[in-house]
Amino acid sequence: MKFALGLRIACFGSLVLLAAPAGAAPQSPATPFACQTVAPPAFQSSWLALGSPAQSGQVVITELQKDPTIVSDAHGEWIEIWNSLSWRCNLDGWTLSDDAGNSHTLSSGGTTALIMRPGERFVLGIDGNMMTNGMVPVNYVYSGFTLSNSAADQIVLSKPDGTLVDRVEFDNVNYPHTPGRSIQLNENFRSVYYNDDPGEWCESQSHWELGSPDTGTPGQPNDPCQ
Ligand SMILES: [Ca+2]
Ligand SMILES: [Ca+2]
Ligand SMILES: [Ca+2]
Repeated sequence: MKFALGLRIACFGSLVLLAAPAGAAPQSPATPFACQTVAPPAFQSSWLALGSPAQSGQVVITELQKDPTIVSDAHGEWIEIWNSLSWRCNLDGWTLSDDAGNSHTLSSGGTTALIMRPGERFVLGIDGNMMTNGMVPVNYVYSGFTLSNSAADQIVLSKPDGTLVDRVEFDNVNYPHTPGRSIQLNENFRSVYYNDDPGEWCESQSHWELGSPDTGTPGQPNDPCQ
C-alpha cells in the first residue's frame, strides 16, 4: 500500500524507456523530470475512510478554476489535466462527466488536437476565446459541463470503453474556495489517488495575466502549496 511507504522516489525520467509499450518508439517527456526523493504527506485516516474507486491514472486532474471573478463562470471555468505517461495519449472520445449526469465527450474532429505529449498539461475550458475567458490559454473547449461554486461536484475523466481514468470530488468545505483563485493539486503528488485528498490541494497564488485579479497556472506547473 502506498501509505506504508516511508519515501517515494519520483524518477520518471529513468523509467521512460523501460515503460514504453512494445512497438512504440521510446520518447522522452516533453518536460524532463528531475530525479528527486519526496516525502509523502502525513497519513490521514480520511484516505481509507473515504475509499477511492479504482482509477487507471494515465491522465491526472491537477487544477481547476470553478469560480472566476474576471469573467463569468460561463466563460471562465477551466480544468487542467496532466499526461503522466511516458508516451503520447489521445483523449479523442474520452468523457468528462459528473455524478449528476452532466457529460461531455471530447472530440478532436479528426485532428490531432487531443493528443497529449508525454508530461504535457492540457487546459479544458468552457470558453476558448481568450478575449472573453479571462485570457486563459485553452487547449480544448467543452460544453454542457460546469463546476459548482458551492455544492459538492465532481470531475470524472473516462476512456471511451468506460474505464475510469481519474475522478476528483470537490466542495467549498474541505477544499480551498476563495473566488477567483484556482485550486491546485500539490505539484509533488500528481496522482489520481493523491488528488482524492483535499489536503493535497491548495489555492494558487500566481496571476497568469497581468492585471487580472484571478490566480492560477493554466497549462503550467502549479504554484507550491505552502
Ligand atoms: Ca462555477
Ligand atoms: Ca482521483
Ligand atoms: Ca497548473
